[in-house]
Amino acid sequence: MSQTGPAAPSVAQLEQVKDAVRTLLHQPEYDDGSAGPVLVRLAWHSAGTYCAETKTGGSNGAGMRYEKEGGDPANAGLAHARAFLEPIKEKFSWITYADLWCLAAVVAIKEMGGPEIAWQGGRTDFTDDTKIPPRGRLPDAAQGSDHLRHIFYRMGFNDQEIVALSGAHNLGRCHSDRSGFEGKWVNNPTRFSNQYFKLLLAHDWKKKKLDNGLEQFVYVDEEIELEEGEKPEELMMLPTDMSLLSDPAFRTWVKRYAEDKDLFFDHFSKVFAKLLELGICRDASGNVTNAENVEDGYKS
Ligand code: CCH
Repeated sequence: MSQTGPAAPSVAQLEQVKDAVRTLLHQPEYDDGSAGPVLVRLAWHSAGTYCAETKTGGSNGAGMRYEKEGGDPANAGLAHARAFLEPIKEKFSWITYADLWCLAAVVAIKEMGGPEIAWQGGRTDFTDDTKIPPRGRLPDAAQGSDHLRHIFYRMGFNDQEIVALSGAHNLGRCHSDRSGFEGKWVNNPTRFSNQYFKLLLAHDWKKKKLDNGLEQFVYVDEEIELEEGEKPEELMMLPTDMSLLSDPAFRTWVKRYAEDKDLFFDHFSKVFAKLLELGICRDASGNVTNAENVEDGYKS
């Protein structure tokens, strides 16, 4: 097959981009001091539109640059992540947005103490919004385990993979002006760990109705000693997070990951790599061969 795209970047070129991502992670004025969590969410939402049956959606295209996908309420707040990466794209214009978004998440997870994740480049950027799939393919946090299966089976994931992927909620927080939910899942939301699974099992999570009508689950550590004027820290879980506890098949994996951090890291690494490849077809040498995009792809 003839390939007319630019040559694949060298290892040194990729290292430069990774270094630039590492440097930008430190954002003292933003959230909990790191751009990492929102970058992970950007990569996940860029890929999580995939439908295995119709072979549409997925991490190719960087469709969120267009209103049709970027303006989806499910993607609220991800403009911050895209803005963080913009100077890197300007400096290293050879990398596509679609590749940069995925690579940034891989770098961020590693930098936050998480596992090494296999990553391959070659994604292309759409030049218009015609291949962007319809809205409504990303999960709705107000729902339960049937919904999670519906969404993630569509992408080709199984129960174990759903739970492993959910472990990304070790990172970051919910924002009332983005999803409407509020708070963080773990005490240190910029450190990748299996704490999320431990906390799910350890506490008696209580339903709390927010002023906007949404319901989430919270736990307040009453035992903790506070300084005068200090408020006890409240941790949260989404209804979908809680469904990992109530569904027996999911719960088995929650327990295993809570007990065995290495197992979680190993499974997370594999499933996140799989997520980033959704919608990407490669030949035996790793070149992207998605028919409609091949002329724009890298050749090796
Ligand atoms: Fe998530 N996630 N996520 N999530 N998510 C939110 C934030 C993050 C759901 C809902 C929400 C995954 C799966 C699910 C991250 C990674 C992943 C928020 C708050 C909601 C709501 C958004 C806000 O207000 O800013 C639901 C439902 C599911 C169903 O499974 C998966 C899979 C991943 C990655 C592998 C990360 C990271 C965040 C934190 C973002 C931030 O800005 O701090």
